[in-house]
Amino acid sequence: MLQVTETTERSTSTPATVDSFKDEFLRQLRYEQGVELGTASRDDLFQALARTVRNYMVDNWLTTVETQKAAGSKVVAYLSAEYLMGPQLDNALLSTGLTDVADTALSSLGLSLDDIRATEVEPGLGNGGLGRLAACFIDSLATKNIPAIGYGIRYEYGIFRQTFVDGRQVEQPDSWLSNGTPWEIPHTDQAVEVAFGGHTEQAIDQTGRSVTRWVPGETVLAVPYNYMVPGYGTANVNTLRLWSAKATNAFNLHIFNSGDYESAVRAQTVAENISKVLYPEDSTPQGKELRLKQQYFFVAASIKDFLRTLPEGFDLKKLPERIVFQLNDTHPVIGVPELMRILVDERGLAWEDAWDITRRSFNYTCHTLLPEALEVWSVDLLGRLLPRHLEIIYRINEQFLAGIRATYPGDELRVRRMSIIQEQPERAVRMAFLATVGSTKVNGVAALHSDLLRDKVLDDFSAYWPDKFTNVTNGITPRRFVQLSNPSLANLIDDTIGTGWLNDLERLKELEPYAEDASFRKAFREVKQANKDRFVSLLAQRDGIELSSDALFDVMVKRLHEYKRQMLKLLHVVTIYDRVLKGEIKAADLTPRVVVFGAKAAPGYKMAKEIIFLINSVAKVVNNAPELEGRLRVAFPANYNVTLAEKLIPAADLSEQISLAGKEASGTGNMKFALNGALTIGTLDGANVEIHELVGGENFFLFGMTEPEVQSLSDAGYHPTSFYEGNASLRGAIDLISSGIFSGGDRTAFEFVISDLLYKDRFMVLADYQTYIEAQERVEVAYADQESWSRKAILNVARTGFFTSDRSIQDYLDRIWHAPAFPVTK
Ligand code: T68
Repeated sequence: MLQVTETTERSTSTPATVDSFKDEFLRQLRYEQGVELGTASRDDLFQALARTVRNYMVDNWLTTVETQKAAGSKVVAYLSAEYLMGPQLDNALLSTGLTDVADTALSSLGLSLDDIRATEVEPGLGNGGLGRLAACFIDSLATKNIPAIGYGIRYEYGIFRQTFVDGRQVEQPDSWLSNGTPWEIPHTDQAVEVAFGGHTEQAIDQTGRSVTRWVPGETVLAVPYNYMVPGYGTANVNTLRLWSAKATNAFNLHIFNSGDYESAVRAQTVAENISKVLYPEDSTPQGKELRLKQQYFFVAASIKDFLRTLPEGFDLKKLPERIVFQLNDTHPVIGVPELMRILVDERGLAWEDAWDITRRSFNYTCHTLLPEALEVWSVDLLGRLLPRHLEIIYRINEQFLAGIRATYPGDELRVRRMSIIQEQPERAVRMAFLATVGSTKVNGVAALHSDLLRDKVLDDFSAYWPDKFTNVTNGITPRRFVQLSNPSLANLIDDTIGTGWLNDLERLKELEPYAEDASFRKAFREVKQANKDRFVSLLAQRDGIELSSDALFDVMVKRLHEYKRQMLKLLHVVTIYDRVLKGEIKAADLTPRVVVFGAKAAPGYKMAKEIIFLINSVAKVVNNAPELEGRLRVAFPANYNVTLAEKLIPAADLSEQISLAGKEASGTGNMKFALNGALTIGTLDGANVEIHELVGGENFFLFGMTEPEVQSLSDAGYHPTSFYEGNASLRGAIDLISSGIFSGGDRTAFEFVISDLLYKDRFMVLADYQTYIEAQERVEVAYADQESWSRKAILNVARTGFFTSDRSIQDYLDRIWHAPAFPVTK
């Protein structure tokens, strides 16, 4: 029986009772949705419920905004082109403490909270790790009472919806706003203008000084949409402000005055296209004009938005004491020349003063090591779209390179290497260099990544500015990824160590002794089993995929990318099948295993799409192979997203984190799995290094080359064919794929993938194959001893409290932001 408290678990400004909640819900249904309870659709019910819960957050939110403004304390402005928020209802219920109240109120009306929550469409305003990190960070900022605002773009279409047609990925638009979203509050009255194009000219200002003026060619309106970001266990509610593009009034006037109505209206659409769609490339920026427009659009609007909150006569030299802009990758780095433009051209500051203010206001987080993921914008395009910014970038570069020349006289090679402007293959601005030069601190997202950033990718810069470089290891919010996604585990933890760990996650350490307690291990296994059952029924209903929950759940979910090496996982699957077919192993001896893949490929990334097709093709055959006697199943549910992750991660036994060492900046899925009691099979890459260190080698299946080993193999000349020729098991798997068995006899179907593996294999899948297979054999042995496996799984949970995003935020505060907490008291 559900225990219902009449008031909420913690103070909200309007104490909610079951009756008042019910009244508000019914009022929403009738007066906002305009329907009777009896005729309400599921969406009506969801909208009414969401707005009911939202309204319980508003008072705290307004108080937060007002008190922070009055205090004038330092604000963290997180600038991110992506926020992969996931569904909002449960998080809002958790932070308001209204879950039980809502449940009871709805039940009394004959409704089910579970049914209603299942209708929520998640805002997929991000590609993957980077966008999800931003969402976790704003959650932790609010929880830690830091005055903070998230700035981004309100894409009308988020990350595409993935479907499979004959095993191939087909993208559908994600029209997440088609029913509207109850979580946003638009403020058309607070719109700001953002300009593009035109030219620059010299002018004389009132004081007789020569100044440069930007005369833009066009302007668009940026309309803010506010989202509440409630903290957990606090009255603090921060703001996420996403900008939507609208044609300006001047523009509309122009339409009415122009004879050519039709093309004028078309031009209006062009303006509004800016916030239309999220670019689905997560690692290969295409240099598209609209993408640069998006970047400038949201950054210019955000900076303007913040500056207008400053009191009249504010001394801009004090700006770094009032705000810190965190650049989530290079996407917002155009903010550096934008702030310079405002300070110098509009506010009349001297260049040197403006530069000092700007550099002290920005910090930059890098999320990659892949050279192709580093953004560059052609000078042509930048000059056309933002002529004044290009001039400013040139001047920043000139002054920067003068410093380099002074420190390293005669070293012109170094100057060319470090220049913000690259000359080849085309003249272009290297945005990571601009970000580094324009920031106080540059951080990587895991210890290894930060080291490689400092010693390899940006080595010249760290030699010049050793103190600029630091590390902040990523984290994830335990509110969403433990409490909400795995309530049974959360309850077990509550019952064992008491409450309070959700915003003090290192307390999970108190679970360690219970790894030795047989009854705790049993309870822990029951939680895992229940989560598997839950996932199995979800998948049957969502995708029509039938699975047995009585198996080892082996899960690899992340964007499809060659460096992440989904191919290595697939080769393991094919190897098992090949060995069974050849009679080398008996299916009956295998631990029943369900391999789950989830991955979207960038629509223009051919190799990634071919790999998806191959996985689906292998799955089809393996799942129907009588030889395997139900010992091996491969499930690839389409459209992996946050909603699915929340159900899948708690069900996993084995977490696949198998990127080539030195390529995955951090990973955050790896943290979510460990905290939910999955064991990792992984390389020493990204944050795996720290997970391995924390949980201990005996509780982690480590394999593969280290980063220095990868480097030496590469230096010595890597020849994948020799691995193929020298390894019978690998040859067997690859030959089986080439045999046509997975393609109805067509031996050429997977040539694109296989010939790349054999002759290029940039990410050294073949080189790590053998140790991976051996590690998987260790998994089999370990899983056979369920008591010992449970012990390891419990220790994974107990020892990974470090990966809470609350700790990441504390590291940002200590090492970079230096912004004090400002608890809002009611
Ligand atoms: C990821 N990056 C890293 N990029 O790959 C991952 N890129 O290791 C890390 O854990 C995570 O960031 C958080 O730090 C991305 O997710 C993108 O999504 C992206 C999007 C647009 C352009 C470039």
